[in-house]
Amino acid sequence: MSAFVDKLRSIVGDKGLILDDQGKHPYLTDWRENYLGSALAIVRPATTEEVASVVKLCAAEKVAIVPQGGNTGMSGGGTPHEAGREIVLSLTRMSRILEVDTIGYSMTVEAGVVLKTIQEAAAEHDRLFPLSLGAEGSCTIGGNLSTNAGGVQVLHYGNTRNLVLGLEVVLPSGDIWDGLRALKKDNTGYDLRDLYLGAEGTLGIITRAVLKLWPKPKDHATSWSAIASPQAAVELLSGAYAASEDNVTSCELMGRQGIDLVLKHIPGTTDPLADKHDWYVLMEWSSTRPAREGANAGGLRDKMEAYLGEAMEKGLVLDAVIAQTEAQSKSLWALRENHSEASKKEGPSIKFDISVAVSKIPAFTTVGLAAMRKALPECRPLPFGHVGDGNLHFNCQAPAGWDKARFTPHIETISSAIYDLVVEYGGSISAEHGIGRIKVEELEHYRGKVELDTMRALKRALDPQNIMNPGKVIRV
Ligand code: FAD
Ligand code: 2HG
Ligand code: ZN
Repeated sequence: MSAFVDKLRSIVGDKGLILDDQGKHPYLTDWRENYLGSALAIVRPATTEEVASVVKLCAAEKVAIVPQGGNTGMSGGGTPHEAGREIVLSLTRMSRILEVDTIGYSMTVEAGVVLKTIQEAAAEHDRLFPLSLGAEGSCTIGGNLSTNAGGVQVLHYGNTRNLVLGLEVVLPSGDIWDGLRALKKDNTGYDLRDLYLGAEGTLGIITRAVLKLWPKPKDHATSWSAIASPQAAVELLSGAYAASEDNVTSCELMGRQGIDLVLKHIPGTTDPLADKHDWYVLMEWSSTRPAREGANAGGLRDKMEAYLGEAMEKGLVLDAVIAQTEAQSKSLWALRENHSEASKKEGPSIKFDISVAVSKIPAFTTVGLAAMRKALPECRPLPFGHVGDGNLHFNCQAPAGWDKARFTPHIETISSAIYDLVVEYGGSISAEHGIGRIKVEELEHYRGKVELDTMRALKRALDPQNIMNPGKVIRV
Protein backbone atom coordinates (compact mmCIF):
# COMPACT_ATOMS: atom_id res chain seq x y z
CA MET A 1 0.00 0.00 0.00
CA SER A 2 2.92 2.36 0.41
CA ALA A 3 3.17 2.52 -3.40
CA PHE A 4 -0.48 3.64 -3.50
CA VAL A 5 0.19 6.29 -0.86
CA ASP A 6 3.21 7.49 -2.85
CA LYS A 7 0.97 7.92 -5.90
CA LEU A 8 -1.53 9.87 -3.79
CA ARG A 9 1.35 12.05 -2.56
CA SER A 10 2.40 12.77 -6.10
CA ILE A 11 -1.10 14.18 -6.77
CA VAL A 12 -1.91 16.13 -3.59
CA GLY A 13 1.51 16.62 -2.00
CA ASP A 14 2.31 16.20 1.70
CA LYS A 15 -0.06 19.07 2.49
CA GLY A 16 -2.97 17.05 1.13
CA LEU A 17 -2.29 13.83 3.01
CA ILE A 18 -2.93 12.79 6.60
CA LEU A 19 -1.43 9.43 7.51
CA ASP A 20 -0.83 9.44 11.26
CA ASP A 21 -3.41 7.94 13.62
CA GLN A 22 -3.92 11.07 15.68
CA GLY A 23 -4.40 13.26 12.62
CA LYS A 24 -6.77 10.76 11.01
CA HIS A 25 -8.99 10.23 14.02
CA PRO A 26 -11.44 13.16 13.61
CA TYR A 27 -12.17 12.01 10.04
CA LEU A 28 -12.86 8.42 11.11
CA THR A 29 -15.72 9.02 13.49
CA ASP A 30 -19.07 10.74 13.02
CA TRP A 31 -20.58 13.62 14.98
CA ARG A 32 -22.81 11.27 16.93
CA GLU A 33 -19.87 8.91 17.60
CA ASN A 34 -21.88 5.93 16.39
CA TYR A 35 -19.05 4.66 14.19
CA LEU A 36 -15.28 4.48 14.33
CA GLY A 37 -13.89 3.55 10.94
CA SER A 38 -10.43 3.10 9.49
CA ALA A 39 -8.82 4.46 6.32
CA LEU A 40 -5.65 4.07 4.27
CA ALA A 41 -5.28 7.84 4.24
CA ILE A 42 -7.14 11.09 4.59
CA VAL A 43 -6.72 12.83 1.25
CA ARG A 44 -7.31 16.57 1.01
CA PRO A 45 -7.08 17.79 -2.59
CA ALA A 46 -6.93 21.51 -3.31
CA THR A 47 -8.50 21.60 -6.80
CA THR A 48 -11.06 19.78 -8.94
CA GLU A 49 -8.21 18.44 -11.08
CA GLU A 50 -6.57 16.93 -8.02
CA VAL A 51 -9.89 15.34 -7.01
CA ALA A 52 -10.21 13.89 -10.52
CA SER A 53 -6.66 12.48 -10.45
CA VAL A 54 -7.23 10.91 -7.02
CA VAL A 55 -10.47 9.31 -8.24
CA LYS A 56 -8.76 8.02 -11.41
CA LEU A 57 -6.02 6.47 -9.28
CA CYS A 58 -8.58 4.89 -6.93
CA ALA A 59 -10.58 3.56 -9.89
CA ALA A 60 -7.43 1.97 -11.33
CA GLU A 61 -6.43 0.45 -7.99
CA LYS A 62 -10.01 -0.41 -6.94
CA VAL A 63 -9.77 1.58 -3.73
CA ALA A 64 -13.08 2.93 -2.43
CA ILE A 65 -13.58 6.61 -1.62
CA VAL A 66 -15.58 8.18 1.20
CA PRO A 67 -16.23 11.86 0.42
CA GLN A 68 -16.37 14.08 3.46
CA GLY A 69 -17.15 17.73 4.15
CA GLY A 70 -17.59 19.13 7.66
CA ASN A 71 -18.37 15.66 9.07
CA THR A 72 -21.51 16.87 10.83
CA GLY A 73 -23.81 14.36 9.11
CA MET A 74 -26.28 12.50 11.30
CA SER A 75 -26.41 9.21 9.37
CA GLY A 76 -22.79 8.03 9.27
CA GLY A 77 -22.51 8.58 5.49
CA GLY A 78 -19.15 10.34 5.73
CA THR A 79 -17.45 7.76 7.95
CA PRO A 80 -15.37 4.96 6.39
CA HIS A 81 -16.01 1.30 7.18
CA GLU A 82 -13.90 -0.52 9.77
CA ALA A 83 -11.93 -2.68 7.29
CA GLY A 84 -9.52 0.17 6.47
CA ARG A 85 -9.43 -0.36 2.70
CA GLU A 86 -10.96 3.03 1.80
CA ILE A 87 -9.65 6.56 1.66
CA VAL A 88 -11.50 9.53 3.10
CA LEU A 89 -11.55 12.33 0.55
CA SER A 90 -12.02 15.56 2.45
CA LEU A 91 -13.10 18.63 0.48
CA THR A 92 -12.21 21.09 3.23
CA ARG A 93 -9.22 22.61 1.42
CA MET A 94 -11.48 23.56 -1.47
CA SER A 95 -12.96 26.51 0.39
CA ARG A 96 -13.02 29.43 -2.03
CA ILE A 97 -15.98 31.60 -2.94
CA LEU A 98 -15.40 32.06 -6.66
CA GLU A 99 -18.03 34.62 -7.64
CA VAL A 100 -20.97 36.56 -6.25
CA ASP A 101 -23.33 37.73 -9.00
CA THR A 102 -25.59 40.32 -7.38
CA ILE A 103 -27.45 41.06 -10.61
CA GLY A 104 -28.17 37.41 -11.32
CA TYR A 105 -28.67 36.51 -7.63
CA SER A 106 -26.19 33.64 -7.64
CA MET A 107 -22.91 32.63 -6.01
CA THR A 108 -20.32 30.16 -7.27
CA VAL A 109 -18.45 28.25 -4.58
CA GLU A 110 -16.12 25.33 -4.03
CA ALA A 111 -17.58 22.34 -2.21
CA GLY A 112 -15.59 22.79 1.00
CA VAL A 113 -16.85 26.27 1.87
CA VAL A 114 -18.42 26.30 5.33
CA LEU A 115 -22.13 27.17 5.20
CA LYS A 116 -21.78 30.14 7.57
CA THR A 117 -19.10 31.65 5.31
CA ILE A 118 -21.55 31.48 2.41
CA GLN A 119 -24.32 33.10 4.47
CA GLU A 120 -21.93 35.89 5.50
CA ALA A 121 -20.67 36.47 1.96
CA ALA A 122 -24.25 36.75 0.72
CA ALA A 123 -25.10 39.21 3.53
CA GLU A 124 -22.08 41.37 2.66
CA HIS A 125 -23.64 41.78 -0.78
CA ASP A 126 -27.10 42.54 0.64
CA ARG A 127 -28.28 39.09 -0.40
CA LEU A 128 -29.47 36.00 1.47
CA PHE A 129 -28.46 32.38 1.16
CA PRO A 130 -31.33 30.90 3.16
CA LEU A 131 -30.01 27.48 4.19
CA SER A 132 -29.74 27.62 7.97
CA LEU A 133 -29.09 24.82 10.46
CA GLY A 134 -27.49 24.19 13.82
CA ALA A 135 -24.26 22.87 12.29
CA GLU A 136 -23.82 25.87 9.96
CA GLY A 137 -20.52 26.89 11.60
CA SER A 138 -18.86 23.63 10.52
CA CYS A 139 -20.87 21.85 7.79
CA THR A 140 -19.82 22.48 4.18
CA ILE A 141 -21.91 23.29 1.16
CA GLY A 142 -20.73 20.05 -0.50
CA GLY A 143 -22.16 18.10 2.43
CA ASN A 144 -25.34 20.18 2.39
CA LEU A 145 -25.86 19.48 -1.31
CA SER A 146 -24.99 15.80 -0.93
CA THR A 147 -27.49 15.33 1.89
CA ASN A 148 -30.05 17.75 0.40
CA ALA A 149 -30.05 19.34 3.86
CA GLY A 150 -33.20 20.88 5.30
CA GLY A 151 -32.84 23.19 8.27
CA VAL A 152 -35.06 25.87 9.73
CA GLN A 153 -36.17 27.89 6.70
CA VAL A 154 -37.38 25.14 4.38
CA LEU A 155 -41.02 26.10 4.74
CA HIS A 156 -40.31 29.42 2.98
CA TYR A 157 -37.30 28.80 0.73
CA GLY A 158 -37.34 25.03 0.16
CA ASN A 159 -34.63 22.51 0.95
CA THR A 160 -31.10 22.58 -0.48
CA ARG A 161 -32.26 21.09 -3.78
CA ASN A 162 -34.22 24.32 -4.34
CA LEU A 163 -31.25 26.55 -3.60
CA VAL A 164 -28.90 25.41 -6.35
CA LEU A 165 -28.59 26.13 -10.05
CA GLY A 166 -25.55 24.20 -11.22
CA LEU A 167 -22.94 21.65 -10.13
CA GLU A 168 -19.52 20.41 -11.03
CA VAL A 169 -19.03 16.74 -10.16
CA VAL A 170 -16.13 14.30 -10.39
CA LEU A 171 -17.61 10.99 -11.54
CA PRO A 172 -16.46 7.54 -10.30
CA SER A 173 -14.38 7.23 -13.49
CA GLY A 174 -12.47 10.40 -12.61
CA ASP A 175 -14.13 12.33 -15.43
CA ILE A 176 -15.29 15.83 -14.57
CA TRP A 177 -18.92 16.71 -15.35
CA ASP A 178 -19.14 20.45 -15.88
CA GLY A 179 -22.73 21.32 -15.05
CA LEU A 180 -21.71 24.60 -13.44
CA ARG A 181 -24.48 26.53 -15.17
CA ALA A 182 -26.31 29.48 -13.67
CA LEU A 183 -29.45 28.72 -15.67
CA LYS A 184 -32.94 29.11 -14.27
CA LYS A 185 -34.32 27.09 -17.15
CA ASP A 186 -32.65 24.10 -18.78
CA ASN A 187 -34.69 21.20 -20.14
CA THR A 188 -31.98 19.32 -21.96
CA GLY A 189 -32.56 15.68 -21.19
CA TYR A 190 -32.31 13.90 -17.86
CA ASP A 191 -31.56 16.16 -14.92
CA LEU A 192 -28.09 15.02 -13.84
CA ARG A 193 -27.88 17.76 -11.24
CA ASP A 194 -30.81 16.39 -9.29
CA LEU A 195 -29.20 12.96 -9.28
CA TYR A 196 -26.17 14.10 -7.32
CA LEU A 197 -28.16 16.22 -4.87
CA GLY A 198 -28.95 14.02 -1.88
CA ALA A 199 -26.84 11.12 -3.23
CA GLU A 200 -24.62 11.24 -0.10
CA GLY A 201 -21.43 10.80 -2.09
CA THR A 202 -22.45 7.45 -3.60
CA LEU A 203 -22.56 8.62 -7.23
CA GLY A 204 -19.77 11.18 -7.46
CA ILE A 205 -17.95 13.99 -5.70
CA ILE A 206 -19.42 17.47 -5.85
CA THR A 207 -16.55 19.90 -6.30
CA ARG A 208 -18.27 23.22 -7.11
CA ALA A 209 -21.77 24.67 -7.16
CA VAL A 210 -23.71 27.68 -8.37
CA LEU A 211 -26.10 28.65 -5.58
CA LYS A 212 -29.23 30.78 -5.75
CA LEU A 213 -29.45 33.95 -3.68
CA TRP A 214 -32.45 35.91 -2.39
CA PRO A 215 -32.86 39.54 -1.35
CA LYS A 216 -31.76 40.06 2.24
CA PRO A 217 -34.66 40.53 4.68
CA LYS A 218 -34.77 43.96 6.35
CA ASP A 219 -37.31 43.24 9.06
CA HIS A 220 -37.58 40.28 11.42
CA ALA A 221 -39.82 39.15 14.25
CA THR A 222 -39.16 36.17 16.51
CA SER A 223 -41.66 34.76 18.97
CA TRP A 224 -41.71 32.02 21.55
CA SER A 225 -45.20 30.69 22.28
CA ALA A 226 -46.35 28.18 24.85
CA ILE A 227 -49.10 25.98 23.46
CA ALA A 228 -51.14 23.05 24.73
CA SER A 229 -50.51 20.58 21.91
CA PRO A 230 -49.07 19.99 18.42
CA GLN A 231 -52.62 20.59 17.12
CA ALA A 232 -52.32 24.19 18.38
CA ALA A 233 -48.94 24.46 16.59
CA VAL A 234 -50.30 23.55 13.17
CA GLU A 235 -53.33 25.82 13.63
CA LEU A 236 -51.10 28.70 14.75
CA LEU A 237 -48.91 28.24 11.70
CA SER A 238 -51.84 27.89 9.34
CA GLY A 239 -53.20 31.32 10.37
CA ALA A 240 -49.73 32.89 10.47
CA TYR A 241 -49.17 32.57 6.73
CA ALA A 242 -51.87 35.12 5.96
CA ALA A 243 -51.39 37.22 9.13
CA SER A 244 -47.71 37.72 8.24
CA GLU A 245 -48.53 38.39 4.56
CA ASP A 246 -46.69 35.19 3.66
CA ASN A 247 -43.57 36.09 5.63
CA VAL A 248 -43.31 33.05 7.92
CA THR A 249 -39.73 31.88 7.46
CA SER A 250 -39.44 29.41 10.37
CA CYS A 251 -41.81 27.47 12.57
CA GLU A 252 -40.27 25.04 15.03
CA LEU A 253 -42.03 22.85 17.57
CA MET A 254 -40.46 21.71 20.84
CA GLY A 255 -41.63 19.69 23.83
CA ARG A 256 -40.84 20.55 27.42
CA GLN A 257 -38.46 17.58 27.80
CA GLY A 258 -36.14 19.07 25.16
CA ILE A 259 -36.16 22.49 26.79
CA ASP A 260 -35.28 20.95 30.15
CA LEU A 261 -32.28 19.16 28.58
CA VAL A 262 -31.06 22.35 26.87
CA LEU A 263 -31.37 24.33 30.12
CA LYS A 264 -29.50 21.55 31.96
CA HIS A 265 -26.59 21.13 29.53
CA ILE A 266 -26.09 24.38 27.61
CA PRO A 267 -24.57 27.21 29.66
CA GLY A 268 -26.19 30.63 29.23
CA THR A 269 -29.63 29.38 28.14
CA THR A 270 -32.68 30.60 30.05
CA ASP A 271 -36.39 29.81 30.06
CA PRO A 272 -38.16 32.82 28.52
CA LEU A 273 -41.51 32.18 30.25
CA ALA A 274 -42.33 32.12 33.98
CA ASP A 275 -44.33 28.87 33.93
CA LYS A 276 -43.54 25.51 32.40
CA HIS A 277 -45.70 24.25 29.52
CA ASP A 278 -45.88 20.99 27.57
CA TRP A 279 -45.19 22.41 24.11
CA TYR A 280 -43.61 25.47 22.49
CA VAL A 281 -43.47 27.04 19.05
CA LEU A 282 -40.63 29.25 17.87
CA MET A 283 -41.76 31.33 14.94
CA GLU A 284 -39.73 33.69 12.78
CA TRP A 285 -41.24 36.12 10.30
CA SER A 286 -38.94 38.00 7.90
CA SER A 287 -39.59 40.50 5.17
CA THR A 288 -37.55 42.42 2.66
CA ARG A 289 -39.67 45.50 3.47
CA PRO A 290 -38.03 47.50 6.29
CA ALA A 291 -40.15 48.33 9.35
CA ARG A 292 -41.61 51.84 9.07
CA GLU A 293 -40.31 54.48 11.47
CA GLY A 294 -41.85 57.77 12.65
CA ALA A 295 -45.54 58.61 12.96
CA ASN A 296 -46.78 55.45 11.18
CA ALA A 297 -44.17 53.21 12.73
CA GLY A 298 -44.79 49.51 12.35
CA GLY A 299 -43.48 46.30 10.97
CA LEU A 300 -43.54 42.57 11.40
CA ARG A 301 -43.20 42.71 15.16
CA ASP A 302 -46.45 44.68 15.47
CA LYS A 303 -48.21 42.29 13.14
CA MET A 304 -46.90 39.33 15.09
CA GLU A 305 -48.02 40.88 18.38
CA ALA A 306 -51.51 41.42 17.03
CA TYR A 307 -51.67 37.88 15.67
CA LEU A 308 -50.43 36.24 18.87
CA GLY A 309 -52.81 38.45 20.90
CA GLU A 310 -55.74 37.09 18.89
CA ALA A 311 -54.40 33.56 19.24
CA MET A 312 -54.24 34.00 23.01
CA GLU A 313 -57.83 35.19 23.12
CA LYS A 314 -58.86 32.06 21.23
CA GLY A 315 -56.87 29.88 23.64
CA LEU A 316 -54.49 28.73 20.91
CA VAL A 317 -51.51 30.33 22.61
CA LEU A 318 -51.16 30.07 26.41
CA ASP A 319 -48.32 32.54 26.88
CA ALA A 320 -45.78 34.18 24.56
CA VAL A 321 -42.83 36.51 24.23
CA ILE A 322 -41.66 38.43 21.18
CA ALA A 323 -37.97 39.25 20.96
CA GLN A 324 -37.34 43.00 21.17
CA THR A 325 -33.69 42.83 20.18
CA GLU A 326 -31.46 40.64 18.02
CA ALA A 327 -29.81 39.31 21.19
CA GLN A 328 -33.19 38.19 22.54
CA SER A 329 -34.00 36.53 19.24
CA LYS A 330 -30.66 34.70 19.35
CA SER A 331 -31.31 33.44 22.87
CA LEU A 332 -34.70 32.05 21.81
CA TRP A 333 -33.03 30.34 18.85
CA ALA A 334 -30.34 28.92 21.17
CA LEU A 335 -33.06 26.97 22.98
CA ARG A 336 -34.02 25.37 19.68
CA GLU A 337 -30.65 24.90 18.01
CA ASN A 338 -29.00 23.26 21.03
CA HIS A 339 -31.38 20.29 21.18
CA SER A 340 -28.91 17.92 19.44
CA GLU A 341 -25.96 18.98 21.59
CA ALA A 342 -27.97 18.74 24.82
CA SER A 343 -29.33 15.32 23.88
CA LYS A 344 -25.80 14.07 23.09
CA LYS A 345 -24.57 15.31 26.47
CA GLU A 346 -27.47 13.61 28.25
CA GLY A 347 -26.62 10.16 26.86
CA PRO A 348 -27.72 7.68 24.18
CA SER A 349 -30.75 8.31 22.00
CA ILE A 350 -32.44 7.09 18.85
CA LYS A 351 -33.03 9.70 16.18
CA PHE A 352 -36.23 9.48 14.15
CA ASP A 353 -36.00 12.08 11.41
CA ILE A 354 -39.53 11.51 10.17
CA SER A 355 -42.00 13.46 8.07
CA VAL A 356 -45.72 13.23 7.50
CA ALA A 357 -48.21 15.68 5.97
CA VAL A 358 -48.35 18.78 8.18
CA SER A 359 -52.02 18.23 9.01
CA LYS A 360 -51.21 14.72 10.25
CA ILE A 361 -48.57 15.89 12.73
CA PRO A 362 -50.98 16.12 15.71
CA ALA A 363 -52.41 12.61 15.29
CA PHE A 364 -48.99 11.13 14.52
CA THR A 365 -47.53 12.72 17.63
CA THR A 366 -50.24 11.31 19.87
CA VAL A 367 -50.02 7.75 18.59
CA GLY A 368 -46.22 7.92 18.15
CA LEU A 369 -45.62 8.97 21.74
CA ALA A 370 -47.93 6.20 22.96
CA ALA A 371 -46.13 3.62 20.78
CA MET A 372 -42.73 4.75 22.04
CA ARG A 373 -43.80 4.53 25.66
CA LYS A 374 -45.37 1.12 25.06
CA ALA A 375 -42.11 -0.16 23.54
CA LEU A 376 -40.06 1.06 26.50
CA PRO A 377 -42.07 2.62 29.32
CA GLU A 378 -39.05 4.29 30.98
CA CYS A 379 -37.85 5.97 27.76
CA ARG A 380 -37.87 9.74 27.40
CA PRO A 381 -39.49 10.88 24.13
CA LEU A 382 -37.87 14.04 22.75
CA PRO A 383 -39.91 15.25 19.79
CA PHE A 384 -38.92 18.56 18.22
CA GLY A 385 -38.35 20.08 14.84
CA HIS A 386 -39.59 21.57 11.64
CA VAL A 387 -43.33 21.34 12.15
CA GLY A 388 -43.99 23.62 9.18
CA ASP A 389 -42.41 20.97 6.92
CA GLY A 390 -44.19 18.08 8.64
CA ASN A 391 -40.70 17.00 9.74
CA LEU A 392 -40.21 16.09 13.38
CA HIS A 393 -37.10 14.76 15.04
CA PHE A 394 -39.23 12.27 16.92
CA ASN A 395 -36.28 11.22 19.03
CA CYS A 396 -36.15 8.81 21.91
CA GLN A 397 -33.74 9.59 24.72
CA ALA A 398 -32.60 6.59 26.75
CA PRO A 399 -33.97 6.36 30.29
CA ALA A 400 -32.00 8.53 32.72
CA GLY A 401 -28.67 6.98 33.66
CA TRP A 402 -28.75 4.23 30.99
CA ASP A 403 -25.61 3.68 28.93
CA LYS A 404 -25.41 2.48 25.31
CA ALA A 405 -25.05 -1.18 26.26
CA ARG A 406 -28.25 -1.14 28.30
CA PHE A 407 -30.22 0.88 25.73
CA THR A 408 -29.12 -0.89 22.52
CA PRO A 409 -31.23 -4.07 22.96
CA HIS A 410 -34.37 -1.89 22.90
CA ILE A 411 -33.54 0.06 19.74
CA GLU A 412 -35.09 -2.38 17.29
CA THR A 413 -38.44 -2.65 19.07
CA ILE A 414 -38.77 1.12 19.42
CA SER A 415 -37.62 1.74 15.84
CA SER A 416 -40.04 -0.75 14.30
CA ALA A 417 -42.91 0.71 16.29
CA ILE A 418 -42.18 4.24 15.05
CA TYR A 419 -41.27 3.41 11.45
CA ASP A 420 -44.34 1.20 11.00
CA LEU A 421 -46.46 4.14 12.12
CA VAL A 422 -44.63 6.48 9.74
CA VAL A 423 -45.51 4.15 6.87
CA GLU A 424 -49.12 3.92 8.06
CA TYR A 425 -49.27 7.74 7.98
CA GLY A 426 -47.79 7.87 4.46
CA GLY A 427 -44.61 9.48 5.75
CA SER A 428 -40.85 9.29 5.25
CA ILE A 429 -38.31 7.52 7.49
CA SER A 430 -35.67 10.12 6.66
CA ALA A 431 -36.90 13.63 5.95
CA GLU A 432 -33.57 15.45 5.94
CA HIS A 433 -30.59 13.53 7.36
CA GLY A 434 -30.41 10.94 4.60
CA ILE A 435 -29.79 7.20 4.75
CA GLY A 436 -26.00 7.09 5.12
CA ARG A 437 -24.99 3.91 6.84
CA ILE A 438 -27.45 3.95 9.69
CA LYS A 439 -30.66 3.45 7.70
CA VAL A 440 -29.55 1.19 4.84
CA GLU A 441 -31.61 -1.72 6.16
CA GLU A 442 -34.61 0.46 6.91
CA LEU A 443 -34.55 1.80 3.35
CA GLU A 444 -34.53 -1.77 2.03
CA HIS A 445 -37.39 -2.68 4.32
CA TYR A 446 -39.64 0.32 3.85
CA ARG A 447 -39.15 1.26 0.19
CA GLY A 448 -40.84 -0.73 -2.58
CA LYS A 449 -39.09 -3.09 -5.00
CA VAL A 450 -39.54 -0.79 -7.99
CA GLU A 451 -37.87 2.12 -6.21
CA LEU A 452 -35.05 -0.01 -4.82
CA ASP A 453 -34.40 -1.70 -8.17
CA THR A 454 -34.29 1.69 -9.90
CA MET A 455 -31.87 3.06 -7.32
CA ARG A 456 -29.63 -0.02 -7.67
CA ALA A 457 -29.73 0.23 -11.46
CA LEU A 458 -28.60 3.85 -11.24
CA LYS A 459 -25.83 3.06 -8.80
CA ARG A 460 -24.56 0.16 -10.94
CA ALA A 461 -24.67 2.24 -14.13
CA LEU A 462 -22.92 5.27 -12.69
CA ASP A 463 -20.46 3.51 -10.37
CA PRO A 464 -19.87 0.07 -11.93
CA GLN A 465 -16.89 -0.70 -9.68
CA ASN A 466 -18.80 0.39 -6.56
CA ILE A 467 -15.94 2.56 -5.36
CA MET A 468 -17.96 5.65 -4.45
CA ASN A 469 -18.94 5.45 -0.78
CA PRO A 470 -19.90 1.75 -0.97
CA GLY A 471 -22.38 0.33 1.52
CA LYS A 472 -24.01 3.71 2.05
CA VAL A 473 -27.60 4.52 0.98
CA ILE A 474 -28.16 1.45 -1.25
CA ARG A 475 -26.39 -1.92 -1.25
CA VAL A 476 -25.67 -3.38 -4.69
P1 FAD B 1 -20.55 15.40 5.94
O1 FAD B 1 -21.08 14.99 7.27
O2 FAD B 1 -19.09 15.51 5.83
O3 FAD B 1 -21.08 14.38 4.83
C1 FAD B 1 -22.45 14.07 4.72
C2 FAD B 1 -22.66 13.13 3.51
O4 FAD B 1 -22.36 13.82 2.30
C3 FAD B 1 -21.75 11.91 3.52
O5 FAD B 1 -22.43 10.83 2.94
C4 FAD B 1 -20.57 12.33 2.63
O6 FAD B 1 -19.96 11.21 2.02
C5 FAD B 1 -21.26 13.20 1.62
N1 FAD B 1 -20.44 14.32 1.11
C6 FAD B 1 -19.90 15.35 1.81
N2 FAD B 1 -19.31 16.22 0.98
C7 FAD B 1 -19.47 15.72 -0.28
C8 FAD B 1 -19.09 16.17 -1.57
N3 FAD B 1 -18.44 17.31 -1.75
N4 FAD B 1 -19.43 15.41 -2.64
C9 FAD B 1 -20.11 14.25 -2.48
N5 FAD B 1 -20.49 13.79 -1.28
C10 FAD B 1 -20.18 14.52 -0.19
N6 FAD B 1 -29.26 18.44 8.74
C11 FAD B 1 -30.40 18.93 8.21
O7 FAD B 1 -30.79 18.53 7.11
N7 FAD B 1 -31.15 19.86 8.89
C12 FAD B 1 -30.79 20.34 10.09
O8 FAD B 1 -31.49 21.15 10.68
C13 FAD B 1 -29.58 19.86 10.66
N8 FAD B 1 -29.15 20.32 11.85
C14 FAD B 1 -28.02 19.82 12.40
C15 FAD B 1 -27.60 20.28 13.64
C16 FAD B 1 -26.45 19.78 14.23
C17 FAD B 1 -26.03 20.29 15.58
C18 FAD B 1 -25.69 18.79 13.55
C19 FAD B 1 -24.43 18.24 14.16
C20 FAD B 1 -26.08 18.33 12.32
C21 FAD B 1 -27.25 18.83 11.73
N9 FAD B 1 -27.69 18.37 10.48
C22 FAD B 1 -28.84 18.87 9.94
C23 FAD B 1 -26.96 17.33 9.77
C24 FAD B 1 -25.76 17.86 8.94
O9 FAD B 1 -25.27 19.04 9.42
C25 FAD B 1 -26.14 18.05 7.50
O10 FAD B 1 -26.47 16.81 6.97
C26 FAD B 1 -25.04 18.70 6.63
O11 FAD B 1 -25.62 18.95 5.38
C27 FAD B 1 -23.81 17.83 6.45
O12 FAD B 1 -22.75 18.61 5.90
P2 FAD B 1 -21.24 18.18 6.11
O13 FAD B 1 -20.39 19.08 5.30
O14 FAD B 1 -20.91 18.11 7.54
O15 FAD B 1 -21.24 16.73 5.45
C1 2HG C 1 -32.15 19.79 13.82
O1 2HG C 1 -33.19 20.06 13.25
C2 2HG C 1 -31.25 18.75 13.22
O2 2HG C 1 -31.76 20.39 14.84
C3 2HG C 1 -30.79 17.69 14.19
O3 2HG C 1 -31.81 18.20 12.08
C4 2HG C 1 -31.90 16.88 14.78
O4 2HG C 1 -30.57 15.95 16.54
C5 2HG C 1 -31.51 15.79 15.78
O5 2HG C 1 -32.21 14.79 15.80
ZN1 ZN D 1 -33.67 19.08 11.52
